[in-house]
Parts: sequence; C-alpha cells; structure tokens
Amino acid sequence: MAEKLSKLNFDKLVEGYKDNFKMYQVLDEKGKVVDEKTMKEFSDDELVALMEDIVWGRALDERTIILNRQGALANYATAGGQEASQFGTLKGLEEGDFLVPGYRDIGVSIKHGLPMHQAFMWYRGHVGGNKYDKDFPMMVPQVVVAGGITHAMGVAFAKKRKNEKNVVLAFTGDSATSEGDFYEGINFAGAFGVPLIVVVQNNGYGISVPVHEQTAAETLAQKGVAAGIASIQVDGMDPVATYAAARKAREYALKENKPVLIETLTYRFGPHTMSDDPKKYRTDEELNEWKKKDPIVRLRTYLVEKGLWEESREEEIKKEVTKEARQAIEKMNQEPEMKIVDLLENMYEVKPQNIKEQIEKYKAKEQG
Ligand SMILES: Cc1ncc(C[n+]2csc(CCOP(=O)(O)OP(=O)(O)O)c2C)c(N)n1
Ligand SMILES: [Mg+2]
Repeated sequence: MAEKLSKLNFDKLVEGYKDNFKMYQVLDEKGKVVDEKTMKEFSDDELVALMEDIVWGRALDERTIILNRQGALANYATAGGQEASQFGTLKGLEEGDFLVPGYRDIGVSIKHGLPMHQAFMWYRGHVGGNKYDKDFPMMVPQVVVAGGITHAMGVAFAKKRKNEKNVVLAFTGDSATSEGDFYEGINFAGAFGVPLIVVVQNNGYGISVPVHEQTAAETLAQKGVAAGIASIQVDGMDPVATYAAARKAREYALKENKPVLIETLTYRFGPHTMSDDPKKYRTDEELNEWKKKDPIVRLRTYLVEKGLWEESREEEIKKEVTKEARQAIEKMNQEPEMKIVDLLENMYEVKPQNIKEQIEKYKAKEQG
C-alpha cells in the first residue's frame, strides 16, 4: 500500500535505521551471561577451546610485535583486542570452509591452517608466503582494502555451483565498507544467493580516521540492507557472541544459500601497523575504556567462576607460542632468498606476454 507523503519525516527515517541494529551480546563486560539460552548451546569443552584460541591469538600478536622490532619481519598489523572478532567467528566454521583474510588477520589465518613460517614470510614480503596448495581453503591475506570481498563472493559462488557444502568467511574492516569493492561484492552475493559470511571488524578507525568521519551511517551492518542480505551487529569483544553469531550465520548461509553480514564492534589495542603512532589520533582514556571490554578478561572471569579455567594455563599457552614462533622463524630463515623471477612465476596460472618477457629478463639478470 502506498504511504501518505504528509507522514514523511526525514530525521525519524534515519534514526529508525539504528533502532533496527541492536548489538547482540551473550557475555557482558563483567563476564556475566546476558543470554542464557545461547550460552546453553555451548559445551564446556567448546568454551575452553575458545578461550585457548583467544589467549593463543593474543600471545602470538605480542610475539609477532617483538619479532618485527627485532627486524625479522618487514611490518606487522597488530590484532590485540580483536581476538573475539577474529577467533570467535572462525570458531563458527567447519572443516573445509574457506577463509578470505586481510593483513590484520594473520594469527587467525594460522589458526585456520596457514603454516606459521609462511605467515611470517608473508610479512617479510617473501613470495613463499603466498604459495599455497591448490586445495588449501584460504586466500592470501589481502592488503587492498575491501579487495577480498569480490574474491570471496566469487569463491562462494563457485562453492554454490559445485554444490559443496562449505561457506566462505571474509574478514574486512570498517573503512573497507566505504569502498566500491565492498558494495559490489555484497550486492553480487545477495543477488546470486551465495554462502558468504562477511565479518566487518569495526575497530573504530581506518588507520587514523574515525568511523564517524568516513561514513554517516550509524551502523555498518545497515549497509547490508541495500544488498538485501541478513545483516547484524555483534559485540566484537564478546567471544561467545561472535562464535554464536558465526555458527548461526553458517547454518543459515548453507541452508538458504544466502550471505550474511556481521559487524563486530571491536578495538585494536595496539597501533595500526608497526609504523603507526596511535597517540597522534586517539586518547589513552578511550583505549582504557576499551581495555575494560577485553575479550580474554571477560571469558576468563566466566570460566574461572565455573571452575573450568586456571590462569596458569595462559602462561603455558604463552610458552607454547614462543616455542612455535621460534621454530617458525628458524624455518623461514632456511628458505632460499626470494628472486624476482619467483614472484613473477607465482602471479598467473596462464602467463600473459608481458609477464613472460619480464621473467626472461630477470632470469638473465638474476643468474648472471
Ligand atoms: C584500496 C586501498 N586504499 C588504501 C589503502 C591504504 N590502507 C591500508 S590499511 C587502511 C585502513 C583500513 O582500515 P579498516 O578497513 O578499518 O581496517 P583496519 O586496518 O582498521 O583493520 C588503508 C586506507 C589500501 N591498502 N588499499
Ligand atoms: Mg578499522
């Protein structure tokens, strides 16, 4: 039925958008359960495994920052604070599901199966970090902001056509939702009905630019509405909520052959990358407010209270990570130095003429 124009109120229209996107939460900042029904969907073992993952992720992040400072890696985009958004959503996946990560999703990519030494090689700028087995269900971490969304949509489209019962999960950031690739990707995914889960990790900033300066949208989840896809906002510091949301999204995506957009409200505790100084654009007060929401603290509080966790386990995990990282660095250092030819050889399955010419040129140069 048509609506009377006399009822039109532009301000109310815009306010209404936000009302439709309430933030989902299971475990609050104090580690208190606010959604018993969803909590009951998880076994003790699942919650302990989730805790192990996020503690592992934090420890690896701290370790990788040190490795970068020691000069072992060319750069690194820190991920501390975003563990619930990354490892929580990854936990919602099953064997064979495909991951499309970004430059900040290195730890979670390793958890998905990427060998650690290759992840490090990627951050060293070595082509060996980009060479995967053909059936490894992951794309090389994307540096082009939002560039992964169109690729992810394509992989999900292929999964649907081949009738494979797996989903694709793509990670992206808040800034990425201002890019054309993001809109094109989610629009296609909606129009063609593909099993894609897009996780928009809204950490509040695109390097130094706050979200409210780059978009007038109150939530990023509402951007999915234009593509006609199920879109939700989740507490990105609540590992149980992100786990539950991703698990439900996976089930829906496969059953209905439809994409889902999950915006996770999160924060990076560290700098954008190791060449950034966050003190130039954000305050200590803001950082400290977000630290109160730390996903590790809230899940620890819950599990310790239930008698399922001891803090000493965290020390053990840290030691394991230090050992794993040391072995990975040793393995990386044994790899032969990269040649430009290796890089060019790895670009296309069927090489265009200009690449063939460059390969010949560098072969002569690098052999000589
Ligand atoms: C297409 C493109 N434009 C610009 C850049 C430079 N750049 C690298 S990271 C970044 C910010 C991205 O912010 P966001 O999407 O919020 O992700 P976050 O880094 O916060 O995880 C920009 C602009 C890029 N890599 N790609
Ligand atoms: Mg961001």
